[in-house]
Amino acid sequence: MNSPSKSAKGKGKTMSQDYDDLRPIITYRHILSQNLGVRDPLRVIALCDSDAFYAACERVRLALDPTVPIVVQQWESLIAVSYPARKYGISRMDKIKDAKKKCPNLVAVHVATYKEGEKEPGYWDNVDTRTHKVSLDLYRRESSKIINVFKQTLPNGEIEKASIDEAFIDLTRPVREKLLERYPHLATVPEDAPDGADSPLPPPPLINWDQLGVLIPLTPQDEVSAQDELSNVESGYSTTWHDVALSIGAELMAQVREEVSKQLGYTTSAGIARNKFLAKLCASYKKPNSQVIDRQSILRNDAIPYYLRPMPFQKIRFLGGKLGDALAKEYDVLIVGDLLTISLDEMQHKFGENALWVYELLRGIDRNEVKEKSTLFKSMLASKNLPKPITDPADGQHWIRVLAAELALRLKDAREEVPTLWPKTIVLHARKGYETSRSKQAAFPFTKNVTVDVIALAGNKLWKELMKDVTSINITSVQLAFTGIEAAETGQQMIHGFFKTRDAQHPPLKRPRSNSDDPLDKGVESETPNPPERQELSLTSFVCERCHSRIALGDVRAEWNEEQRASALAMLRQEHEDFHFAQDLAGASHPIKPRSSKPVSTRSREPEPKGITKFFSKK
Ligand code: TTP
Ligand code: CA
Ligand code: CA
Repeated sequence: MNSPSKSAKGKGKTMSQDYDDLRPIITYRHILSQNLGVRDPLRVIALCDSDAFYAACERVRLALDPTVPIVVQQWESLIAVSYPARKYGISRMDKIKDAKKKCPNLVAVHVATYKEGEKEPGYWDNVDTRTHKVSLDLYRRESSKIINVFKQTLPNGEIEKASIDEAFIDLTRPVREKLLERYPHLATVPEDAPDGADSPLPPPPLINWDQLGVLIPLTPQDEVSAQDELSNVESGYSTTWHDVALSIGAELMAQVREEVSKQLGYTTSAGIARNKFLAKLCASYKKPNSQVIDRQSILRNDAIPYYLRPMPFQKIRFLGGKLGDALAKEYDVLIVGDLLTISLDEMQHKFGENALWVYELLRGIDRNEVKEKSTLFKSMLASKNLPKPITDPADGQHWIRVLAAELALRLKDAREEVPTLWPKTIVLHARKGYETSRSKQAAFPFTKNVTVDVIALAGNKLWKELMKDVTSINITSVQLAFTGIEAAETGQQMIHGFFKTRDAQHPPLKRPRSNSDDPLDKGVESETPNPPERQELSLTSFVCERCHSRIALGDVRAEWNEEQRASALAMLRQEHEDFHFAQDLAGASHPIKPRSSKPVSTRSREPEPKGITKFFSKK
């Protein structure tokens, strides 16, 4: 299979065959349809990424001038470097000491931290990883604000948050509206159209790309000749209606980005193309090492081949890692163009059926939808790696309080968007080195006011249970998490309504006592809210309703009692659900291998992944 003759087989193919969908015929039916989804030939997707994000958040918080060189440090390392600071040759690789040498006027902000006794994270003197814990809350909050500006400015664009400083925006709908508004003759099929609604649209107008962004060149020659990148009308190039759609998308994105900058003070970089993969790729066109920020790049379909072919494919997000290594090794190649010579059959033979997805990606095809993630708050985890291990159980309380403060704040923030969010379960993990961790969980009490005290109390209870019968400890990492976070119904009846639904669904569940003073009495482990866990007291595996696989505990320790085994199984179930959740987020066509090797007290024994899946052991 590895023979060069086989790999070279496709070499006779012309480029137009490799990229044969760049100029689809667009008909009246296309432009008049509302729901073509990913098959829409006028699809326009943008990816918007904030420039030097954490550094920008701190600059805005401190009301500093955008020209001030500023970095954000975490302990001695840099995690974000503003563009003015990059001018001094400072990069994320530098230690703070060296950065200051390179730029004596550097403003260095240590990321906010939680410390015991403080309900809110703050900017303290003498932060120390032995006593403090990093807080990213400011950045999460600013991130939500940016997303909200997107939503306000583009009420009918679909928005999917992709990371703390990135979002995909599906501009197809707003673009279509503008297109029909601007070219009303497209809205009616002419009487003499030969094929009725299936007739092609009339020729598109010429586009003036000035002010719309950086046009990614169609050919390497253009790149050389168009030094200022904005040559509008290339000789011999005929505009398509998709180009017109992209140009309208670019207008909309320019407005959105201007709003973000005006309202919040952040500059962003965006990519605009026909799908998510290409939008993300071209958002960083010429970015990392240059000073080009606050701009958007536009990738026309006709520019796709020249853009993708010379690209080292391992730089592409999904093709880095093990899969990229395997491809490089298998075919002894470096760039996308080299891989185009490999037939689909050959790839599927080597990497399984799913290789279709890679095959298409190399050809600039990506069928993933832009989808708002409504389940964003499904779980929340606060964790701390301890530079100084806990050796005395009594010392755990300090960290539990710190972690509780973070969870309290994050839940409070989340409730600003969805006021009725309630975590059903609280989980505590403690890990020793890279060994398996121990964990305990309990139903979380229903309290409207989830304060640090309430969480710390619940956490401490779990800690005590975890430390029961333990003679010597050496904990190097603690994590406190809320899982099963759900929104209850709004309004006054919410509490009753919520419990009623649960009772109806799960008759054996005991209703939490509502007259107790101690909120924690309402939900200790004996009232685990998930009936299957209770039935599984003596089990060591379960069958997932979604993928129908049997998932088993990897190591069942002899010293575990029934309850511990049930708790381990519940964790495993949660982990497996999280895996499905992550997979849903990544889109069905990018399989992620279940996170089986995460160091929790259990190891899932997943069915051996097949084909391409095995190259995704890490996200
Ligand atoms: P990035 O978008 O990768 O980088 P950036 O926004 O700082 O710079 P650029 O203008 O090149 O996009 O990451 C967003 C934030 O995520 C970044 O400001 C800090 C944080 N981050 C880390 O904490 N560690 C990391 O290794 C990376 C890559 C990012
Ligand atoms: Ca960024
Ligand atoms: Ca980013």
